[in-house]
Amino acid sequence: MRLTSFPRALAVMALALAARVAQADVVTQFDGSRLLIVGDEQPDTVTLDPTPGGILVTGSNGTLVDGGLAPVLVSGVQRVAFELHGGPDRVTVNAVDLPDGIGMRLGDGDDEAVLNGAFLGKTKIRTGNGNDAIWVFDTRAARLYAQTNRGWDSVVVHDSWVPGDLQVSTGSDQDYVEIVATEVGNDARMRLGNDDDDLFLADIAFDDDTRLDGDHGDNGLFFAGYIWFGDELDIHDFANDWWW
Ligand SMILES: [Ca+2]
Ligand SMILES: [Ca+2]
Ligand SMILES: [Ca+2]
Ligand SMILES: [Ca+2]
Repeated sequence: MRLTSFPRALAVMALALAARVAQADVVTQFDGSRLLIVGDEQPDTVTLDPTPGGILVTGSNGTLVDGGLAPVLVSGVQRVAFELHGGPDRVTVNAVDLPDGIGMRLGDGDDEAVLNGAFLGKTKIRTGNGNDAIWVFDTRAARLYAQTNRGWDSVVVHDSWVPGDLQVSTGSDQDYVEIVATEVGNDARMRLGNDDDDLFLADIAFDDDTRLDGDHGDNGLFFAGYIWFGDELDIHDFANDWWW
């Protein structure tokens, strides 16, 4: 009896493991103000939406939230932290109000983060190796840091207001950074890392110190429309003939 049931048990376990591996899972933990969303090595796809009762956490493209297909509603959230690990993860944050901001660690893989119409405290988005994209639209963030590390990354910020510091660091490989119709109340610092990177600024006001650093490589710096630098301006490692 044991000889036959043991392989069967193994087969059942193998099936269960296969099902787990194929499925992206995120798990939420809430401490009364901070919501932590932890993913796995699979492509986690998560969206935050505002609802009258709080914040709705929805998984899509086969991503389960707390083991289920249904969205999870969390009330009283002040801050959200994402830890999504490897795999091509995608986070969309729509029009939520998070006074203590957002922290995202998307790990390796070709990740994408979209902030759309959000009202946020201090916000930091970090991606790892892989070709990542960070999009920020119509958003207010008390301070905004974006760090994308290796891979061909892009960071695009449109129609946004950052009362504090804006810091963008894109690491090695060829990256693209675009800031349009956006005001930064404090310091703006961009460092595009090794390899040939491009920085495009249009209709911006950077009210305090600005440092634009292309780092190594043949980097391009492009200006269009209204440009205002309120205090010291440092430009490093952009070839002069690429300006304007
Ligand atoms: Ca993942
Ligand atoms: Ca990832
Ligand atoms: Ca990257
Ligand atoms: Ca670079």
